[in-house]
Amino acid sequence: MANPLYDTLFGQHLQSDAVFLQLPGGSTLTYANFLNMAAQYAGLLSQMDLKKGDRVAVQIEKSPEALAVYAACAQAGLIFLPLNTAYTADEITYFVENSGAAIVLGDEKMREGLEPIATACQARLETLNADGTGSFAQQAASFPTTFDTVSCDEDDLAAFLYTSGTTGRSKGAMLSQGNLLSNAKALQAEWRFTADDVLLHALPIFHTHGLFVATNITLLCGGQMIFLPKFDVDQMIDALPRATTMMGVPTFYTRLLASPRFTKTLAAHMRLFISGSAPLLAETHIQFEERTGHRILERYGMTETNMNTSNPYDAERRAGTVGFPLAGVELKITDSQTGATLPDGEIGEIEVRGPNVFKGYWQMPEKTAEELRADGFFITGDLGQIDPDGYVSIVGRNKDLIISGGYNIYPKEVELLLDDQDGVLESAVIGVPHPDFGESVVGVLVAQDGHTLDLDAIKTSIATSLARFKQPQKLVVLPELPRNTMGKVQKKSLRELFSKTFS
Ligand code: MLC
Ligand code: AMP
Repeated sequence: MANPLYDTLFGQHLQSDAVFLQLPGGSTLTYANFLNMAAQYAGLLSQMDLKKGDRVAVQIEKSPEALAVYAACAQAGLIFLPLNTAYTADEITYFVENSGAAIVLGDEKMREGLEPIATACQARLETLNADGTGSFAQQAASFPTTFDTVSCDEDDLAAFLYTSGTTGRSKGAMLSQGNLLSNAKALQAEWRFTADDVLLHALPIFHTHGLFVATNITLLCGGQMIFLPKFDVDQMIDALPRATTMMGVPTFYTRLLASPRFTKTLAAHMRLFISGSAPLLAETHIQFEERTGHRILERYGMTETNMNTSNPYDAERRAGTVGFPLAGVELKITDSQTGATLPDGEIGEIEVRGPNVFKGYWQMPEKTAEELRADGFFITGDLGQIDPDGYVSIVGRNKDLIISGGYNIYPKEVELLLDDQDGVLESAVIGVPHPDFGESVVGVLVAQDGHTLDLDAIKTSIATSLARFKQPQKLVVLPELPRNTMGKVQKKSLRELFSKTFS
């Protein structure tokens, strides 16, 4: 039976003894062994009565097992819903409830926090740990290493990735098999990935970059990944001699450049370095070339669309730009007010259309209609410009968003929590330059009349509801927020006022 995603990414390797993952400590996992594990997981999920289209929420540490759950979902026609391991119980509750997940797979050490969530949401809870133990792995061990792949077509949904919104409520972006496959194929061709490639993988696997961009391309071409649990500069440098390619957020590159161990000799054999998820400073691009002789290839994408543009593999990789639309992707710059297409050179909203563009937000038709036009163009919320040679640059954002170390933080979500704290009249959350994370979060508070704010108590209080990376690194108090004549908070002036906070 046909299942385009499973057959193309996974099924083609069923009998392959080639290495898929190089793991810390020197062990390896072959494609065949990985897929046997995935088939056991698929068997168990089906036996648990999960049916095509059901959601599988997963909050587990980066591990081969976590990837095998992704493969199992594809094979069983289930929807994979990966969650950041930094999310708090409050955040997870929302995702499980909103998605109607049938099962939550979590690390054993999170069981206590996940149990009440699963009970309240009538979802089953099983554990799967990064060392391959846990109730799920234990039960799966007795299942056959083959599974009858569930028939699907390209329009069937393969994954939900939650992305926050300007209203503070996260939205489940529905990605189909066709969305993922078309993008993996376009990227593999553009970046010339082959079975000879060994990708140095230190990204998390609960977001587009580490999961779909890095992993799907490797699976498609039958290459290998050096699968590190997280970014650690010395481990990266130790592994680099075994790699041919690397993908990372800009913080990876600035941290590598800060290490004297990262030398031209060390990087000489590498075929390709790719950056994305946040703006790569032209300065970093230049320093990297000076140090290594390699020009980083920068590309641009997002949760809802996978990748949209890329600098060219063979032609000039232009610093400060994100290159050209990928094969099959249309991109235009439009007037934010009227939606009219603007001539090249003018700054406007970036809109994209193509097989990569998602199917909408789960059970949020109004939100979907606001961002996804009837003609298929998706309004990205990024502001861009196309130069005379066709290179696209991102020059700003038309959405209130902070990107810190490649993670997105929507100020509204943080402001809603801050506004609820004792003695707080109102708040504004802004992103300011940060030498390591690119941008970092500052929370500006105004106290209610007669109140003195206890900033430590506020920090402690919000920590139970917000993942660590979303929490303001600095809280400051102002007598009032700057506003324009319409009463709108002037975040630009606040960003200027606090621009040197972390420098
Ligand atoms: C960790 N912390 C962060 C943070 N990462 N704070 C803000 N922003 C981040 N990105 C917190 C930790 O909890 C810790 O808090 C403190 O900061 C210092 O931690 P660290 O040890 O220095 O951080 P580290 O673990 O090294 O992580 C930094 C990082 C990581 C940059 C390596 O954040 C990372 O892997 N980012 C990649 C994100 C990513 O994959 N984005 C792709 C999204 S997809 P404390 O209090 O405990 O000290 C997408 C689409 C596309 O955007 O185009 O790709
Ligand atoms: P996410 O919602 O996590 O998928 O983040 C997507 C957002 O990251 C995009 O809308 C952009 O604002 C930003 N982004 C991704 N790649 C780049 C890049 N190369 N340069 C600048 N911004 C980027």
